[in-house]
Amino acid sequence: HAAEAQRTDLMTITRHVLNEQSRHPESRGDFTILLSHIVLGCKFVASAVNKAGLAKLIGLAGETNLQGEEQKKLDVLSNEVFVKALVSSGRTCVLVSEENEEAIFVDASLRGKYCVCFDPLDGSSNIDCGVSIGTIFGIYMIKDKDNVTLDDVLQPGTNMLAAGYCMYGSSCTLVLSTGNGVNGFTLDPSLGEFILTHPNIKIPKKGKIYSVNEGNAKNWDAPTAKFVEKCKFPLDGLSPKSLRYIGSMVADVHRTLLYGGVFLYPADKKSPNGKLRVLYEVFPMSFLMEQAGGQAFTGKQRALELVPSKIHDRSPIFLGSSDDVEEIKSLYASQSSIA
Ligand code: P6P
Repeated sequence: HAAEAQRTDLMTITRHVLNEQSRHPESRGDFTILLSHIVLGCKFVASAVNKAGLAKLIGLAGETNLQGEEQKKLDVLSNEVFVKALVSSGRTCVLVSEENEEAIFVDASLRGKYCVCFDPLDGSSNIDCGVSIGTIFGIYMIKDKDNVTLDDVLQPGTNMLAAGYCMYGSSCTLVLSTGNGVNGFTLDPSLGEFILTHPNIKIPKKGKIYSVNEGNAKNWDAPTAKFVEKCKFPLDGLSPKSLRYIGSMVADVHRTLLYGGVFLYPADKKSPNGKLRVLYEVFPMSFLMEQAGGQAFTGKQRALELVPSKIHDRSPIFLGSSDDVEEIKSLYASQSSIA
């Protein structure tokens, strides 16, 4: 009966967030409404991504369709859907999107108290070969509703209230934290609902996998090079770590979260701040890692303590199992003590 009860007691993401909301009696459900609009965006993208392969066959998604119209690229389409969903929620006031050069200030008539930083379709270059891609988002509370400025989104990651990603792969999985642990939900397409499938995710304290683009090895600094060397040729007689690199951040981070290990996108001589963006890649993934018992480090400091100066700032990032990141931190510490 327990299994039967479990199967019929559907813990949807909306019900889960309402439960969380009850921990904040003062809240008026604004966050729940905001989240339901983010979830709507994810459902739209999931459906569009699943058709992308087919769409290419019948000339949609970035090709000219049968009417000879230039179809929008999937990342542009996804961005438009998320922007419209977030603005129409009436709960946002500043939006930062990977796809928009400037921040979006919501009209006063629709203004709410949250700022959302997001990458609507991260890793979209992988669509055509069917590799998993994803949406990444982080949520701040504005500082002063009557004086909304860019500073409302140039806050340290430690001020983020919530963060998550939705991975569009063999299944559609939404991983979310509102500051009280990490939970994973899987889209049941027959219901159109995200159902709780991964309650209270905790990342293993140490992992057997490292995830980095080895093609950049020529440009790495000494601590990164030394760490990767130790993964391949461990000094303590332990077996080497396995290398797993998909090249799509959401997929690499999701595997790291569930299996353990460490994901790195270090600085290198070509890009001294690395490649990944602070507000909608580094902060949300660092938030999730810490909530799951892991760590996130920039090579200089705890990633969430960064204060971005521009909305598309980049930062190097080392995130994952606590013991593995601790090893990287000590390599950087010994470098700076020598320097
Ligand atoms: P590289 C995808 O383009 C992306 O922004 C992330 O999703 C991914 O982790 C990274 O870039 C991959 O970069 O230089 O290894 O191809």
